Amino acid sequence: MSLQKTQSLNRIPKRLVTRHGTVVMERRTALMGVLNVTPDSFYDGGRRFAPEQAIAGGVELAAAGADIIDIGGESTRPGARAVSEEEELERVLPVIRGLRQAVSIPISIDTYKANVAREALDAGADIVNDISALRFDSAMAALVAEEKVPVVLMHMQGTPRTMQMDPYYSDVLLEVKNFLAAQIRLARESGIAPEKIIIDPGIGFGKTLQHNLCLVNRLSELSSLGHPLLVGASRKAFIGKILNVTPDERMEGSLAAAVAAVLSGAAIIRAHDVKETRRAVTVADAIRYAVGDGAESHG
Ligand code: 9MG
Repeated sequence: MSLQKTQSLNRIPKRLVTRHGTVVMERRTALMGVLNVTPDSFYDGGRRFAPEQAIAGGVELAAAGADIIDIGGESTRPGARAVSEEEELERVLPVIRGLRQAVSIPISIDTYKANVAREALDAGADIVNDISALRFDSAMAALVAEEKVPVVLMHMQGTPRTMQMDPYYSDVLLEVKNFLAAQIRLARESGIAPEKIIIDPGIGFGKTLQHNLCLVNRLSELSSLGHPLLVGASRKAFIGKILNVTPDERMEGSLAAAVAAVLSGAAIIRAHDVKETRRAVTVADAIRYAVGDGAESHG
C-alpha cells in the first residue's frame, strides 16, 4: 500500500461518538440493522408496521449484534410514494420512543426531512441517515450542526421516484466522489464537525448493475475523502439481477456483497440480516486485519 494511501486511511475516525454510546470501527466493521416501519419497502415492507412489532424487531436486531438500528418511515425503493411529514412522524416516533427504553445502542433516523429528524432526535434517536446528503431540505444541515449528532451523507442521482429511469455517468466513481466531497464541504461550512460525518456511495440509488459493481469494487478510492464509509447493498435489486432471484432469496448474495465491501474499506455495513452479516463480516475483518506472513498462525 502506498504511503499516501496509508496516511489517508489513518486519518479516518475509528470511533463515532453518539448520545447513546460510541460505535467502534477500530479493526472491526460496524453493523447498521434496518428497521423499516413502512407498508411498502422492497423487502420488509409491512412486516413490522405496527409499533409493537417494530420495537420487537429492533430488540432482535440489537440482540443479533447490530451496532446501530436505522429506523425509516418512508420507503425509498425506486418509484415509492412520498409520505407526508405527519405520516412519517406517526410511523417512527412511537417506535423510537419504545426502542429507546428497550435497547442501549444508538438509533439512526432514516429521513431527508429536517422536522422529522428534529422530532426523532428529541424522541431518542442519535444519528441522521440522510439519503439526500443535506440536499432535499435546506434546514437539515443547520439542524445536524446544532444538535451535534452524526450524519450519513449518501449519494443519489435524481430522487427515489426518478432515480432508476435511466441512470447515466461518464465516470461513476469520480462523479460520486466529487458529489460526496461537495456535500462534505457544505456540511463543514454549516458547522458539522468532521468526526460526525459518514459517507455512502448509495448503492442502488440512481445506478445500473455495472455502476453498483464498480462502486463496491473501487470503494477504497473514496477513503481519501477522510470519513468512514457506509455501504448498504442488503437484498437490493443488483443482487437479484446477478442471481435472478427475488428479495426473499438474496441473503447469500447480500453477504457476498457485504464481505466485498468490507475488503474494499467499508467501516459500516447496513443490513437486514444482522446475525448472518455479523458472522460473515467477522471473518472478513479477520482477513482484512491479518498481519505478518502467517507463520505464527494457529491454523
Ligand atoms: C435508507 N437506505 C436504503 N438504502 C440505503 C443505503 O444504501 N445507505 C443509506 N445510508 N441509507 C439507505
